[in-house]
Amino acid sequence: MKLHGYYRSSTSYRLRIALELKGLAYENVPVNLLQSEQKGPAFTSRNPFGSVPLLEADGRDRVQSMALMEWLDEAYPERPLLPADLEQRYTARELGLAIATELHAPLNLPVLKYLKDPLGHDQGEVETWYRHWLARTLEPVEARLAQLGTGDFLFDTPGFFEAILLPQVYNAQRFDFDFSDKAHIVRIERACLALPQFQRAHPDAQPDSPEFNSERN
Ligand SMILES: N[C@@H](CCC(=O)N[C@@H](CS)C(=O)NCC(=O)O)C(=O)O
Repeated sequence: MKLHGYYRSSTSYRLRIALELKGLAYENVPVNLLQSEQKGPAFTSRNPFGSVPLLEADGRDRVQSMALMEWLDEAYPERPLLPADLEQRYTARELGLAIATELHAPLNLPVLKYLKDPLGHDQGEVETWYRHWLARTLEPVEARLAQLGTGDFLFDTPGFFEAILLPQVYNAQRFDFDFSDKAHIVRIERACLALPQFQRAHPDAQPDSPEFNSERN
């Protein structure tokens, strides 16, 4: 398998966590979003959405991270990302899809760029937008985790939900989001980052990351 992605892209990070948790070997193929490689014809001929990640597997190119996570679980049922129990599976999707659709979508790079040009908002206004949409979803996610009485993970082992949560927490930290009243999210993040699968998937551990290169200089 080849995963075409970008070290700091949250959807690429999401897929890396999913592949690591499932124990599937993959080769990392960097796509430089800052140089708009995802919009070039070599890439869009393979992915008309012009976004990462793209997973090359079993002779096909597949895109869209949420569909990919479900496909991985169906094509490779070993070490499932989604729980076996119907209600737990429902809850993992409820929280995971809330983050993917109501938090990630309005904060995606093309949306932030559009706010600046052509809409004319400055960096401060873009950051206000960013924190608004983060709070709007992370608050109910935190409240739901409290209702469920979660421990280190949503359920016994990390999977679908944690693969979606961790990249958004990483992004939020880059925007100095205040997590002081998000004890459940913080606990889950810490427990995940203690695991080698999450450490290998982390943006800083990717060959196209400046941190990866500076650590080796
Ligand atoms: N719905 C898509 C979103 C993918 C996406 O937005 N990827 C971002 C990086 S996180 C990207 O490629 N942005 C560059 C662009 O759209 O030009 C998915 O879940 O895979």
